Amino acid sequence: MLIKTPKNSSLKDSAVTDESVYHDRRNILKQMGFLGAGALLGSAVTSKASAGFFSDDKPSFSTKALTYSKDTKNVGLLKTPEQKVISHNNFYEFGAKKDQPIELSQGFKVDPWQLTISGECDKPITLDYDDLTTMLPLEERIYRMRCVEAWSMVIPWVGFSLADLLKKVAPNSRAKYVAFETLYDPEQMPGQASRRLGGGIKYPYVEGLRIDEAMNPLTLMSVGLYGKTLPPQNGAPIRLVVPWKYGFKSIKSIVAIKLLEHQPPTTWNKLAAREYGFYANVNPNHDHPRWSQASERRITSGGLFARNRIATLPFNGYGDEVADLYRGMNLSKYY
Ligand SMILES: Nc1nc2c(c(=O)[nH]1)N[C@H]1C(S)=C(S)[C@@H](COP(=O)(O)O)O[C@H]1N2
Ligand SMILES: [Mo]
Repeated sequence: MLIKTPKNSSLKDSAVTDESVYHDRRNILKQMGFLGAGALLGSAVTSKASAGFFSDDKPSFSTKALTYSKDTKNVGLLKTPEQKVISHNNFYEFGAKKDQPIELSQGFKVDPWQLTISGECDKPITLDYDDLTTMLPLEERIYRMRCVEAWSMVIPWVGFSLADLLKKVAPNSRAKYVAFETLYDPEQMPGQASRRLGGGIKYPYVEGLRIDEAMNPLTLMSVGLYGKTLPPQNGAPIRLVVPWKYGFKSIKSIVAIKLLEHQPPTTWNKLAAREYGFYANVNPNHDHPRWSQASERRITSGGLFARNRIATLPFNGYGDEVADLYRGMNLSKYY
């Protein structure tokens, strides 16, 4: 059998992200004792775990073509190349380094899958794998994605509005918040089995939105990107995308959605509340305690032009659609 490990060329995260920036975020984990020095320098997990998953640099997961209506509004945005979208990831369940998820997630089983939607609603449901791509019409949405670490991409997602999904379960008047939960399966997710690999996060990864944020038409449940089903490292088979918030709100590989009366706990807020709030709206005027949020590195094509520093926009450029949700709120207090 021919076994290859990925070549450095297209996968190396240092080519697309300023190392001082993303190492900074993980520095707090190191201070808290979750990451050893080895983890920061590049760790040992790789060659064995990736054996068999790569041939000719191509990951071996299979994706299926989706049928969807094309985005006609955002075609002017310069998209991040697919190869970068699927190889530079934050998915701590598969390792806290950018290049680990693509290596460590390729055996991830997404079919069968169950997504349960319950809580404060009249018609709770459980969806299986096929329901995710067939129960609602799929559309493409080309969105900017801004990570709290000050890098960003433009990604053509395929999915449906969370609002359309929630309408199916008929939320009741006590439904003020929506909580989301990622699969917990340490046998498949090595970061859940190893505190060091998983960055010290207490799993399962959880997220939440206010009900009006969840019902905003921009809020997307994504089942694909670049016209195909999601690769595991991007959150297969279904993940949230909230384009006006920092990337960590866009929780991956979701198994549970609950309508709640009270604000739910969220993973990064539990880990470092001073650094990561519940709202996490992209805000160039509210710096992270350890770095500026005024600008970002847009990941575009490789080579010379990969390092594109651009100004960060309030609400990531979606203010016209969402600023009203926060009228009268002090966004420095509710960061
Ligand atoms: N379950 C889970 N969801 C997650 C994360 C994670 O570690 N675990 N990382 C978040 C962060 S920090 C970002 S920036 C985005 C990255 O999405 P992408 O890899 O598809 O670009 O996923 C978010 N969703
Ligand atoms: Mo992120």
